[in-house]
Amino acid sequence: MTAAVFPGSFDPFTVGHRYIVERAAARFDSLVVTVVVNPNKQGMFGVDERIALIREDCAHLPNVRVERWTGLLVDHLRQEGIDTIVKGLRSGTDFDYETPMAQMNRELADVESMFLLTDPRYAHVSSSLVKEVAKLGGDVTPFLSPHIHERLMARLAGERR
Ligand code: COD
Repeated sequence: MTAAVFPGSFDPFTVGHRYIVERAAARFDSLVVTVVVNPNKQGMFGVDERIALIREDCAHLPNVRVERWTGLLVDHLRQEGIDTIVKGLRSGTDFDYETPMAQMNRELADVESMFLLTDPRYAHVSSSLVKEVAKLGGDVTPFLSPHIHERLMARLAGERR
């Protein structure tokens, strides 16, 4: 049985993230999408909310489950009994950012990282850019599932009140 973990902040989960989940779910028997909690960083969405939004977005994928983790990622993999991390790559910048983490994770726990290239349609999509564009009034409907877009709009409307 093959299994992998796709970790991230997912604040919020975008169509680029979902594309990687769908690709990985087609290649592994089971995929854990893990929302990694950074205790020093307050996200726009709470962790429970991010998990609920991802679960709804991935409901069509029966071999995908969504979890949370605080701490060293390889400890999560050990706990799950999984030795493979999946990451998405948009550009050489992503590759440069991911390379030392992949090497560190392999040295720490013999965990292998596998990289899936994004589709060119999603190469410019990031959670941070989507939030910035939305805050400034731009249309971000192409980058989020409708239920996530709705939640983002509601959050921004609440912030403006
Ligand atoms: N298309 C394809 N892939 C995408 C897209 C897109 N449009 N957008 C993002 N991705 C990929 C990213 O490249 C990444 O692989 C993944 O989706 C998640 O992206 P983000 O931005 O939500 O999450 P990150 O990159 O902030 O997450 C970083 C981690 C939390 C995974 C990392 O910091 C970590 O492992 N932390 C745990 C602590 C730890 O173990 N640290 C030591 C590491 S060696």
